[in-house]
Amino acid sequence: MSNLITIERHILEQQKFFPEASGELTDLLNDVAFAAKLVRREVVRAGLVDILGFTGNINVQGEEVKKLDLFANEKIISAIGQHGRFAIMGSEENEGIIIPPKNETGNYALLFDPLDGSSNIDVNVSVGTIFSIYKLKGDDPCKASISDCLQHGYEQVAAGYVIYGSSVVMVYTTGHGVHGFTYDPTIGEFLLSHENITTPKSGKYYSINEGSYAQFNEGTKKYLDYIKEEDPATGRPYSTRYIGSLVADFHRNLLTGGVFVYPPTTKHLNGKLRLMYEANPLAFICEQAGGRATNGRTRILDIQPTELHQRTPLYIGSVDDVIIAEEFEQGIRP
Ligand code: AHM
Ligand code: MG
Repeated sequence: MSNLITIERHILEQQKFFPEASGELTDLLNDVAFAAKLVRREVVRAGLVDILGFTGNINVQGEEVKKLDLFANEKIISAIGQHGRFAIMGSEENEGIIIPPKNETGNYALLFDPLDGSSNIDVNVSVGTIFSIYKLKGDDPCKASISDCLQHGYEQVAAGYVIYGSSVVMVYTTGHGVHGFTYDPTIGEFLLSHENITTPKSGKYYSINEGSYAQFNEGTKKYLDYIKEEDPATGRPYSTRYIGSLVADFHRNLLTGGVFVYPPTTKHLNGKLRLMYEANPLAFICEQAGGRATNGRTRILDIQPTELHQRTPLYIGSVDDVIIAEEFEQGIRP
């Protein structure tokens, strides 16, 4: 038992990379891990309690909200907000910023997608929580504003996700590698299971919702034709893997190699995924693991955010695979 490393201990040890740190970042990452345990408790009981089904409400993205999304959102806000470590928060389920109680003691901003892949909840397929942490730009937490949330992705101080799947896994980075932890329900702890994750330079999987083919531009269509051609020298054809939960599709490709693409479509001209809640945190993790993340032209982490719920096309995963997808998107490859 002595070599078991809990996420709390691991986060504490990461503090050595921040000599000036007061321990605050450690506390707030621990808060996120705690909130994840609360959400996990409900997700795994989802079939047992009367919690599934539509609420009938439409969220700010114009999508149907399920009860578990709301539950996860409320749990995270209350579990994390009550400690006063965050001065401001933004959630995919809330239209505007959230100012937690006692925010005058917090020096950080938290952005999160409480339950990503929510269309999969009813059918026992993996869903997840994604989060992103920024330091406030100013010194006064009482003056925290939306501009503290709209920082470039490269300014993130930490990011991570939790997958509620066949096992529950939490992955995080503070800019010093990517580390994964598997939840042991018998002791109620996340234990280090994937230290220093690095993603392969190229893979054999591609993940895209090909059902939207007719809505794709010519570059995306040509890319799909390319990826399906027979060419053993370049490992083609690739295999399709698409769960429809970004966090689960991303996690698989991170470990095995591959590329996830959510391109612009005629329905979603700017892609469907959200820069602040999905693309930025996963881009930070992906780059830390040696991968690449762009909107087809620009590095995700360099995009200047202009609004909380901004969407972006997303090309993310193994470096070589992402570059090829971008070249088709940009028309560099015929
Ligand atoms: P959500 O945050 O409302 O669950 O939506 C995001 C999800 C991603 O997890 C997934 O990659 C994508 O939507 C799937 O969209 P589509 O059904 O268009 O393929
Ligand atoms: Mg989402």
